[in-house]
Amino acid sequence: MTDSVVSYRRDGNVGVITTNNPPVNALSHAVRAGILAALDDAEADGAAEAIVIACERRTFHAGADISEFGKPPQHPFLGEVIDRLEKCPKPVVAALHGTALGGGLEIALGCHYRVAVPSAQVGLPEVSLGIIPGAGGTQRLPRLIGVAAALDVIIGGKRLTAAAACDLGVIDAVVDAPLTDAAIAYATDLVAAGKGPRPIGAQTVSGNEADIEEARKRHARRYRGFNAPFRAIDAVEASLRTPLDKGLVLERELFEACNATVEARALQYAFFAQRQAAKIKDLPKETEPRAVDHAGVIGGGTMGRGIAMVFADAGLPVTLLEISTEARDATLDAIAKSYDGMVSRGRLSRDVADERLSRISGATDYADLANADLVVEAVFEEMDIKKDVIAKLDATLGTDTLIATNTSYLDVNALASASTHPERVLGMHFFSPANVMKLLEVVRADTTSHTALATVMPLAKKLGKIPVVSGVCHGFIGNRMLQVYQREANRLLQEGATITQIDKAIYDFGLPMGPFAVRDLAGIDVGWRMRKAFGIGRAQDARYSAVPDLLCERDQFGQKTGIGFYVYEDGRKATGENPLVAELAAAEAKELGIAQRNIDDGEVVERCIYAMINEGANLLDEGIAQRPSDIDIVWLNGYGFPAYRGGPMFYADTIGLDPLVKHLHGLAEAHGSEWTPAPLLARLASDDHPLTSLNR
Ligand code: T1G
Repeated sequence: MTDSVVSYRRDGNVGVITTNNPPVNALSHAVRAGILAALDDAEADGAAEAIVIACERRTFHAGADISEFGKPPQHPFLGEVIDRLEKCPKPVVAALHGTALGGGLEIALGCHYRVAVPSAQVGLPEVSLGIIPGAGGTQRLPRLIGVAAALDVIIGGKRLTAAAACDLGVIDAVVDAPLTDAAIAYATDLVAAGKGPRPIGAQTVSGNEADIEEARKRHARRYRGFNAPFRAIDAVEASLRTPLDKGLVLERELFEACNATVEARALQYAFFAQRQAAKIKDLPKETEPRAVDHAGVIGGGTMGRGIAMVFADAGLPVTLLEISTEARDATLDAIAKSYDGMVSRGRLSRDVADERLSRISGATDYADLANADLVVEAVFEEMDIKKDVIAKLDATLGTDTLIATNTSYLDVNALASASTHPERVLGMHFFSPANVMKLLEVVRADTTSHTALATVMPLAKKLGKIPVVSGVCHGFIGNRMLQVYQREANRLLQEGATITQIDKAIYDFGLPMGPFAVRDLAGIDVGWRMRKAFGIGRAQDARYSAVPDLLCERDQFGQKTGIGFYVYEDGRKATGENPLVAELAAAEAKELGIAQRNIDDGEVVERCIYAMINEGANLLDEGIAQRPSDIDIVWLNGYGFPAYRGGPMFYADTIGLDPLVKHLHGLAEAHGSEWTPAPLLARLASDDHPLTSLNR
């Protein structure tokens, strides 16, 4: 076979089937057909007494080809290929490297033996795509490692290292590179030992219904609103009581039902959207990134510490600058305590924690940042203070060193102007806690160079972050939309809804917390101080609600003061609403001439979510966000928007832009011109094009 992505050769008495389908050897139609053809050759080759299945390049099959999902399935289905492997009369050995995920692991489970290099990982992440393993994973894995362990792999979507997979029995041996040679040697030894095919399908399942019920209970809260994880449990349950062939039929039925859901479309959309967000439309492909081997952070507050840990966790040495030795030492102590906490919670080994801590050095002199390739300032959110820091950096650093500001709201164009080399200044807006939250808004000033962008985007991925480029506006993408979302929550409170009702309606829609609970958690004073700094209030908003400000004037900041919108007994558990909130809201309603009324939960969700969608469309029209899917990636990864809904802009398409725009006109009549449909939404609706049509 010359033009196939799959080739066959023999090495000694072992037939070797090799796939070469960049970038990740996804199991496309060509690969599936190619494996079958190669299997025919291997079975017909009398000198081949055993067979090895392997892949070129960076990974064994990383799963089905997700880009084929929306298209009519083509024979041979993956299940047919795996069935042929399992029924092969010669022993078949899978040679695993890279990430054998989803259909890739299912191919390996169809083989009779599995070997892997130490760096290999295996997993069944299908539920993260709104589907279930659809080519035998829910039927064969329980037969190999038992129901309980199989459910952990399938529902958690977690990847197993080669060593862990070997301990569990998913693979038979961890071998040294070169992998294909080791797999051939393993196959040769099988033949010499007279070992033949060992089909998993012939094995019985260990486990019982109690394992199934335990999994259902354990995942109920975490996967609230999701469909696929619970269908996967149904499929594994079937493995307990049905023979393989019937179990495979049921699994396929459940897979197809899942794949037809909006949840699956949303999650598969988000998979590609996340990767597309890293691509900047007008960045010339040949732009060379700069090496970042040493980072600097200025400011040892909560954000500065978290950001320093982000670099250290990614293996980069980082120098953290504070204004005094006392502040420097206090910061380093706090970071050490953070790592100690992770060790005591079993999240990190002591060695790893010590290794990461060793990468963080403290400083008090700007000269100590001289060898940094990138410095992130995370000082107090005040324009003049930040400009002074940037000017000092300018005087210290080489002209190539990038300067990033972690500001949440301030004008990055103005901050860049504080540098004599504004081309090297951009925003890196981390979300708190910086060493946990995945989202990173990369804020592009008018003067930010292509090199700066080409450097920070791959760096973000190396830091384990999901970068999304934003233009300069108040609040960038996420917080600008958050403001209108909170505006509507405040207005609904004025109009007679309660904070408990509003928070529960939003929680039931799928966000992890409602708008009032979130502000109590983060601190109501954060927004209060920002609004005071920017002079934001009734002058800009006739329906402005001063309730949050009035609470702050009474030092009622939320969880950290034991009272905010809610009252807290131990600083965390809310025991009820702060009665002052409803009083203040009623007084405002009276002052504004608003007759309070009963409001249904549907209106709560529409007002809060549609406001975000409309503002997101304005961000697109203004060129702040590159594409609608970027906005969705911001909200999925920075604010906990329910992944099974795809993000606010994907959700808008599921409503339909025509009915949505009509609804916005209705809201504008009832609540004022702020609800006027964004021009982009109106245009798309009249052209009958969805927002996803802009995702290029
Ligand atoms: N199908 C198609 N394209 C894929 C792909 C896939 N499965 N996985 C990755 N790509 C593309 C990706 O879009 C990007 O393209 C490039 O490869 C590099 O990816 C039957 C039905 C493998 C760990 O869920 O987790 O099997 O942007 O940037 O960070 O039961 O990709 O370069 O044009 O992510 O090194 C199950 C999904 C499918 C694995 C590599 N498999 N992929 O990460 O590179 S469902 C998965 C990943 C299934 C069966 C069911 C990661 C990776 P471009 P990348 P990376």
